[in-house]
Amino acid sequence: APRLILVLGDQLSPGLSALRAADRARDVVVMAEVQAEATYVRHHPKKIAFLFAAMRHFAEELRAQGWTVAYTALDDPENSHAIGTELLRRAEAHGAQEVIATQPGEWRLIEALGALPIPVQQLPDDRFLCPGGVFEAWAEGRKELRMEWFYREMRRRTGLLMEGDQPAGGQWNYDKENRKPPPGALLVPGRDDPAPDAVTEEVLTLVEARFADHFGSARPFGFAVTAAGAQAHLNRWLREGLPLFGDYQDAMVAGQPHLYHALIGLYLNAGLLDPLTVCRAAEAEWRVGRAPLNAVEGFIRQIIGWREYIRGIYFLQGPDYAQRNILRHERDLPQLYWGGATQMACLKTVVQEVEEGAYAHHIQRLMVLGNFALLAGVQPAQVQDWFMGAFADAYEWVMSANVIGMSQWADGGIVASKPYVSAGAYIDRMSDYCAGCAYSPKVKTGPKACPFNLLYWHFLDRHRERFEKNPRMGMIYRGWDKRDEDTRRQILGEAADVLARLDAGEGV
Ligand code: FAD
Ligand code: DLZ
Ligand code: SF4
Repeated sequence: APRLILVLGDQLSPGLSALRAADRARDVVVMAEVQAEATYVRHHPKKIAFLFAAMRHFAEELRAQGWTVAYTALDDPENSHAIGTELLRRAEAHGAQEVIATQPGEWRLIEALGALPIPVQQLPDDRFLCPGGVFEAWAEGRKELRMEWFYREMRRRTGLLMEGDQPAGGQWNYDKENRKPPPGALLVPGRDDPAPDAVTEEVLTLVEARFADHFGSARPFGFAVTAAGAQAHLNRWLREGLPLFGDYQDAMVAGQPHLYHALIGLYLNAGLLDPLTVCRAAEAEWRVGRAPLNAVEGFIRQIIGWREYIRGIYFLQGPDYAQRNILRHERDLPQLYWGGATQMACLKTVVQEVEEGAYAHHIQRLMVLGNFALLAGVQPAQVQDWFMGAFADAYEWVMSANVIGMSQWADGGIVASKPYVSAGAYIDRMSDYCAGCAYSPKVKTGPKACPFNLLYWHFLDRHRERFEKNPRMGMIYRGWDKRDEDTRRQILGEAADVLARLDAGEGV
């Protein structure tokens, strides 16, 4: 009897472990576009369209290679709209008695597959560079799970940017060279805007009709939907973007959401690009002298360091990780995250760019979107849900440690030794947003005071007991305590007003 080979929407890799374990002459590949996956969070329509279009193209490639593919389109009348029930339906139709899968990237689906009345073998997802057991062994017995130490292990493991057992250039990390503010005139690399083919057009129309009530829209589209398309996008970026990736990694410019970032998260996470191949290509740019070491090291660190570490933490911490809320933040997510009125130019710009492109780069996510939610005391699970529904590269395995851990400090400091909070001065230094804002980052109180300034002190004041003794934060508290009492009271009072306006659903 044939076996069913499950290929999920983010497993579109020809070398997937489930496909390697299969026999193409005998087994049946199952792929399904289902409501359960498309709506368990309200994903951005661009993300849904990207995945469905990429799934359809991938199925065609498999068929061309001789595989039998049982593909369920979203609007198939027979569609039962969940991965598990589709497997059962196909098992019955093909007389299959077992399923081979590659382990999904989410506890929810791992558990759902495990609970099916048909045996499902879940093979490790070895598209990642750090196998589960290796991360656990690394974490075992360590007081602190710092990314930097993990990253060095990964450099040794992969041999990337290594000269013998030494890091290329003599340093492991060139981050201090990577914090330049945006330059005055910027020549940002162009991007291909691949015209959707007929298959993608059909998906775009379907997604527009079915998910009109989600945040954002499917068109204009602009993403590649095949491995070859993603590779072409990467090749162009390696030449035009990578050389300045390091310098301006943290810079933010209105109207230029990508700057020198690679915009490959969605391709890596869906399986259209392979992380090690991408890193080797970047390394080669350095070796031939087309890109500087600070850029290439910074980029490789994001992929073999951060990306693998973030996933390791998610699986190490277990299914409850996304529910953590150490700081007991319970505020509802302000309307401005859904495009509601706000006078804050930074948030308004970034939210609008996310709505349009399903994308923001790391510092926009961390220091604008995440920072404000943390300062305002928003419930971390709501923040996570919003991020899941806003980005084309969003998956729980990568979202959780970034949102719950890094951005909201809701895990009590596993990922970040201190919370990523800042007042308006940071955003002013790293962006051009403040020039067009109703508020001023330099004003500390009164109607023009930047809400980041007010809420920053409110956050520190309400969590004094927890953070005062943090060696990296004590200085900040001492500076605050030196201010006269009236100023402190005024700042906290105005911050409370901002929070009350958010709670009342009013624009800030
Ligand atoms: P580049 O800046 O060009 O970096 C290259 C690649 O490095 C990325 O594509 C990504 O694969 C990897 N990378 C970099 N930083 C991280 C990181 N912290 N964690 C994991 N991978 C990283 N990344 C996602 O892939 N999906 C998410 O859902 C996601 N949510 C995030 C939420 C928050 C609050 C924060 C602070 C970060 C989040 N990130 C997420 C990480 C990072 O912001 C994105 O990977 C990156 O912005 C994607 O854009 P890019 O492809 O242009 O990346
Ligand atoms: C994200 C997503 C969406 C929107 N739709 C589907 C789908 O219809 N079929 C499918 O197989 N996968 C989809 N996915 C990806 C899964 O949600 C993903 O595999 C899990 O979240 C684990 O990462
Ligand atoms: Fe954002 Fe404050 Fe700058 Fe306005 S002044 S753009 S609110 S940081």
